[in-house]
Amino acid sequence: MDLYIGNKNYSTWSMRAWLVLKHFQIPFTEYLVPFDDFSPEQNFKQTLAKITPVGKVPVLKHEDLIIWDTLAICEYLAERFPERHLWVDDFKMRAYARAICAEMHSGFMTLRNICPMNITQDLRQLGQKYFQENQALQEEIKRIDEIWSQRSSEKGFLCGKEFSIPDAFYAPVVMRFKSYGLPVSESSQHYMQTILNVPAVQAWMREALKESF
Ligand SMILES: N[C@@H](CCC(=O)N[C@@H](CS)C(=O)NCC(=O)O)C(=O)O
Repeated sequence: MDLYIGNKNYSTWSMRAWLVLKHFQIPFTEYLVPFDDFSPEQNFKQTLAKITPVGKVPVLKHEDLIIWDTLAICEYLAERFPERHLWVDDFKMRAYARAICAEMHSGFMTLRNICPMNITQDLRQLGQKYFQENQALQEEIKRIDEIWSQRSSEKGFLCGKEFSIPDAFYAPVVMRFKSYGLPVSESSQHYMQTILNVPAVQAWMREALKESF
């Protein structure tokens, strides 16, 4: 399998697909296409135009199949490797898992617009300012805090004892909350630490720190 991604420091959607492949030990080759200004004549769009109709990362290429959306990539991997339990086994919990992934996929626009992921920077002053000034941001943070603190066990992941697809979906949000120092409950702080301890997350962060582009 080939996975096309953007900069590890900035690309949240790339991080999600990459974490799923890495955590579940699915062999893949990574192709990093560095971000530029995304204009059609620049390298990013030119490179992706050869692979995907949409021109965004991540893109998974497997044999003759091209998948250009993170949720679709995760669903494909879950179906292709059922023995690895990418989704939680319990069907009710799995429905909840899909709902929180979809909520992330289509929502939290204020957070996504004003607090872009930047793993290498300490942006706590900026985060404090944004939080004080922006009510929509406060409401999104409250909702994320609710999702994170609804875990069945304090030491656990979003849908049980093991890391699964929803944790990959919220891992870039953990990166944002860390960089911008956004306020969350104690339970959510435990969740953030749980994510920061996941070896695949640590590997992504290490590589983000090495990026100079
Ligand atoms: N719905 C897509 C979103 C992908 C996306 O927005 N990727 C960003 C990088 S994180 C991108 O490639 N942006 C380039 C652009 O907007 O032109 C997914 O879930 O994979």
